[in-house]
Amino acid sequence: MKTQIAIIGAGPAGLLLSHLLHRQGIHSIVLERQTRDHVLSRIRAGVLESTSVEVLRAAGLADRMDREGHPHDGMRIAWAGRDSFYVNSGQMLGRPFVTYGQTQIQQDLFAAADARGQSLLHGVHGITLHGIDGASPSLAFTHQSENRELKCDYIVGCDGFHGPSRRAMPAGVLREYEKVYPFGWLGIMARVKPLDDVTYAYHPRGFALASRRNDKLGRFYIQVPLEDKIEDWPDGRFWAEFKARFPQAIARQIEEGPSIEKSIAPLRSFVAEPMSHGRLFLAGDAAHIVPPTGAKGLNLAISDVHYLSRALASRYHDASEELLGNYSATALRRVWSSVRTSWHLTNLLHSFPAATDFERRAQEHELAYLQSSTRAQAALAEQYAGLPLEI
Ligand code: FAS
Ligand code: PHB
Repeated sequence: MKTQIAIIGAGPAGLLLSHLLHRQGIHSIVLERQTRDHVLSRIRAGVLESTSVEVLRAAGLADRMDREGHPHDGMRIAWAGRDSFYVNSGQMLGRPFVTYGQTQIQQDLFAAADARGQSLLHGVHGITLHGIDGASPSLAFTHQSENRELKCDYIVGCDGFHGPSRRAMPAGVLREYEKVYPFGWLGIMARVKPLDDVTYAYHPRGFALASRRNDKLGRFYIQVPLEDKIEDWPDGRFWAEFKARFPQAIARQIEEGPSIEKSIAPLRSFVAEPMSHGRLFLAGDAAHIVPPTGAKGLNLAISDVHYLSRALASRYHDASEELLGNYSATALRRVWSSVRTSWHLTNLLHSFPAATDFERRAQEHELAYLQSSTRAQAALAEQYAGLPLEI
């Protein structure tokens, strides 16, 4: 097998990259370990920055998002029984964000891949990377019980945090930065009327978040101890705890219902630098992980492949390797901006078990400052709604 770009992973990063490359006349083959149904069964992100919306629209992938997505002028922050406040990024920056589930995006990306006849193999196992320091890299793997080899010009690791591509970087090349948080998020999906706003809550009992997928499907999260299991949280207990973390005025609006999906995810901040070495490039969760507090993970996957597809197009159409050489530095500027924002919002809105009284008081006063200062809200809004992509 031979292609120009070998892509590992058919998540948002891998499928969007193959779509953007196709529009540039660049051939790629996507290798995915899981079945399509398994990939589509994963419930994950829900907020698209305005910049991500622009990338998807420019790529001809926004028709269903425009029909079913829900634009928001901002998000609401509630805390400890006080009045909530609305951070109006639309009014301050003129850039709304959109709630549209990653599952829907994945469906749209698979449909686009089918429409263009994308070479996409599912059930690929044992991928190993070869020759990334030379001019003829390749992937070895098994597929349908056969040992296969894929020769290519470049390999792009879109294989998420646990994939093989980051680990294929030569020893001594990679620098990793990590912070693991002392709690996780328990998330449920329920066929209930969601709140109008994406609403974050800080409470001494813990963080909570109310989001949506459509007018009849809500997505809800609470901070839980790392040792908690899904079976510790029957629906009744979840809803009681969820509502206890919001002010009464908001709790009264929350409609309860049976969960149709329930999962617990640990929280970490992680960045691997550089995001490229030789003929290997990393994009999305393969290179970085953020706590979902800032709704950045999916958006960073989109910005990474926007930059990388542009650099590969320049390499093939203009015989220039300048953008490819700058890809890691360009992508990392946005990655670290989002990593810092997600870390800051996680510290601001969660109850840390080992926090001292001083730290809790300082946290509450930072929330009070954010509530009282439109300048502080503007700084948060521009990060949350998405900084402009670098030209
Ligand atoms: P992905 O992990 O989505 O995709 C990687 C793909 O590579 C997968 O399909 C995997 O099967 C495949 N793969 C892995 N190893 C392979 C191998 N050896 N061979 C072949 N294929 C291989 N982000 C938000 O913005 N908001 C959220 O609320 C949110 N919630 C999340 C909840 C969970 C449980 C998780 C894990 C992530 C969440 N995220 C959230 C982040 C998430 O949306 C990611 O940022 C996004 O999926 C990144 O996309 P990819 O980089 O494509 O990685
Ligand atoms: C979601 O809708 O799943 C969502 C929204 C905001 C976040 C994280 C997840 O910060």
